[in-house]
Amino acid sequence: MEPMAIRDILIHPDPRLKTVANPVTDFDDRLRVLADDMLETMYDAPGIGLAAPQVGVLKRLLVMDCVKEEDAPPRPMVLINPAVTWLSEDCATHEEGCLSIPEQFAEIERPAEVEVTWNDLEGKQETERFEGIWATCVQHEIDHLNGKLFIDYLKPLRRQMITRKMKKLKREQARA
Ligand code: GNR
Ligand code: NI
Repeated sequence: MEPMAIRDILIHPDPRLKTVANPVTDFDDRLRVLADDMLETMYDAPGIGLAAPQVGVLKRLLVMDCVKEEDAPPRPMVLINPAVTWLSEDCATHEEGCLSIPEQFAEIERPAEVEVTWNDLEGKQETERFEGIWATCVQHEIDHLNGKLFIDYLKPLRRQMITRKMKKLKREQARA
């Protein structure tokens, strides 16, 4: 039994963050280890969601826990092969950030509610309707599985400025 491990989070720009991830076919112990590591990495960051491509694994798997009350019990969720089966017509705007784009934030408009179907770690199918920050987060994470980042919704100039900042950050990190 491996202890849980914090994995390195890829920083934009990275080709792996622009790649469409592959469906999960093997519901084995390796997948369990990956999910556990992703949860630990997410809580450590800290973040409310994390998609496998962000730790360099091009599989369709995400974790999230959007419980924000300090005293409420955590709700770690693992969604494998998630698919949006319904989107609300009404939209909501949330300030988004991304662990792969540190310290950059932008207001992004998305459907306010979504219904998502996925497999759990046993391969069993689950369905749930998400709203509020859960809806925003699950859409942000599913975008990662499709090689899409929140900055892709911004105007090109703003996106370029952020990408330049991230290239500089990565250069500085490489020298440290
Ligand atoms: O921690 C995160 N916070 C967040 C805030 C608003 C909308 C989406 C997110 S997800 C982000 C973690 C992350 O980068 N997941 O891919
Ligand atoms: Ni993200």
